[in-house]
Amino acid sequence: MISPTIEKALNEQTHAELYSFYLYLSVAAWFADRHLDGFAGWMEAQAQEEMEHAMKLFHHLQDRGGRVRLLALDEPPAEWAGPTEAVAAVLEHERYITGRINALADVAAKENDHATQVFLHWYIAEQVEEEATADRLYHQVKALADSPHGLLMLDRELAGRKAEAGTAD
Ligand code: OFO
Repeated sequence: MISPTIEKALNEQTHAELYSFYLYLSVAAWFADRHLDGFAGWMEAQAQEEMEHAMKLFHHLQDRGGRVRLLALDEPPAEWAGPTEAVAAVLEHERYITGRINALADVAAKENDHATQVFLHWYIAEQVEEEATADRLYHQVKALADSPHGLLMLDRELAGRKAEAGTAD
């Protein structure tokens, strides 16, 4: 059985992951509006991953006999000054999510919830990757801030990565 404290914390993290889905989707739409389809597809693929993160939490809560509460989602931002700022928004958000996951792991330890502690190991490792991926893209985009041609090349490269991921499924 799950404690009320862990139940609440897991519901809040599900909400945070669903907001991540919303944010990536909003950034994807922003890039699509500018016909940077490689970036848009990359952000959309990330959004799908966020939905998977939320669903893992949803199922963990249910498997432990907890009650799922779907909290209201805020509208994410929809405008950015440029590609660098749009990618910076997701990088900043990933850092925030890492902080949340670490705090959640602390709560699970304090509550002696061993099952949730083990469950969260996956998220702790995943956040290393999420931050590194967003950080890499941020630095690439920033370096191309004054090069429309370079940005188009990167867009094409991102489209290729998405296609590779698609064929691997
Ligand atoms: Fe769910 O990892 Fe990104 O936010």
